Amino acid sequence: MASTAKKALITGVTGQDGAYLSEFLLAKGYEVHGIKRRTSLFNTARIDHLMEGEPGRSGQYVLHHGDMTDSSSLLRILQDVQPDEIYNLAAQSHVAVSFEEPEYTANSDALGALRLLEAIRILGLKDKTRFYQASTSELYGLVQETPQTETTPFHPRSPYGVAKLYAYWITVNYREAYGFHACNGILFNHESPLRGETFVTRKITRGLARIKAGLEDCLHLGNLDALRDWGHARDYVEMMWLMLQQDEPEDFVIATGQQHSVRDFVNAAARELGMTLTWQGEGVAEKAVDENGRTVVAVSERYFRPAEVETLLGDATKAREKLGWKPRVSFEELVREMVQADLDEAMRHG
Ligand code: NDP
Ligand code: GDR
Repeated sequence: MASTAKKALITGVTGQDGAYLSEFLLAKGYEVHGIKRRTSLFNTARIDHLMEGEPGRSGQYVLHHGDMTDSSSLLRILQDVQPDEIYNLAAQSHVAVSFEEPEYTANSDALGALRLLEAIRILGLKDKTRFYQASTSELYGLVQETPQTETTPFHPRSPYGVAKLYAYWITVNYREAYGFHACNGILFNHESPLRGETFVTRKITRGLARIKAGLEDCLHLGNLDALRDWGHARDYVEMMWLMLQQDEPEDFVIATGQQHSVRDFVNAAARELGMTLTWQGEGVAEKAVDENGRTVVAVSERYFRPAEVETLLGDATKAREKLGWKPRVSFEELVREMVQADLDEAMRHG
């Protein structure tokens, strides 16, 4: 019997948000399709628990090989799946790496979005398929006003931010030019135990947990003064879905409205681990010493970026009023969950 379940297609399904969104949509009864790229080692650790039985398939959860830089794969998958909703989460998502791989970042993050929109258009799916673009607070970059809203001007500060700016506008353009149901979620930083290990929050919780477990001596970080609006990824994927359920497609800022520095995050994680840190020195000479006089955090020039986004703080009033959305997890709860998961991991595999 043909399934009557709604079909969602997620690009970037193996990433942090892809995993939480898969879980969320499966729980809502969706038939969920994901695009994963070929890698030399398994890259499905975050979603393995969602797959049962036949490899890559559980009846309502299906993975397809494809790549954002390969139109042919995207066209083939869209033609096969005929999705009701597409969530474009795939990206080279690391800001610092984008300075080292600017062309690849533009290809996957900017042109990748265009390739999907064109595939929808060419296959005649525009009246069936709704499109969500993973836009970002990195668009604001050198901020023009605080807090940032849907109308704050953009000034990206990295090849990643510039590539995402193209993806933002091409999504708006296909909405205006062709009447697509396409929207941008301008999401501020969101984290979880599934966050990649090289993003600063996870680097901190994993690094301090390993120091606590005696596996490492010192954590090296870059700009401790950077200010971010950090939420929990599980809260944020719900909003992606809510945006696509609206009759009219619109863009929304998603943020907690609370701001903390990288140094605050380090202190909060250390507190969770029962460590007392004392900060000494300034600039690249700054370091944190624990209660036993050991240097456990040091600043390294290597982690500074050619251009920095110093401060981000979002105002999600529109999402609150129109989507009824608000974040559930506090900063302290987020830090606690991440620290606990990394401490468990360090103890298990230490
Ligand atoms: P991750 O880096 O955890 O995941 C990115 C996903 O994209 C992975 O599945 C990765 O595959 C996949 N991917 C990368 N390049 C390609 C490619 N060329 N073709 C196919 N797939 C590819 O990111 P997040 O889950 O944190 O973020 C999801 C999206 O939201 C991204 O677009 C990110 O830029 C954006 N965003 C994230 C925010 C955040 O704070 N997390 C905030 C605002 C926006 P693989 O597993 O093989 O590497
Ligand atoms: P960001 O996240 O650049 O905001 O992009 P990241 O966690 O990488 O950096 C946040 C801030 O911390 C500073 N920082 C360090 N960053 C990293 N990665 N490593 C360090 O050692 C370090 N020390 C200090 C950074 O300079 C920066 O100011 C994330 C990504 O998920 C994007 O894909 C997404 O679009 C934005 O969040 C919103």
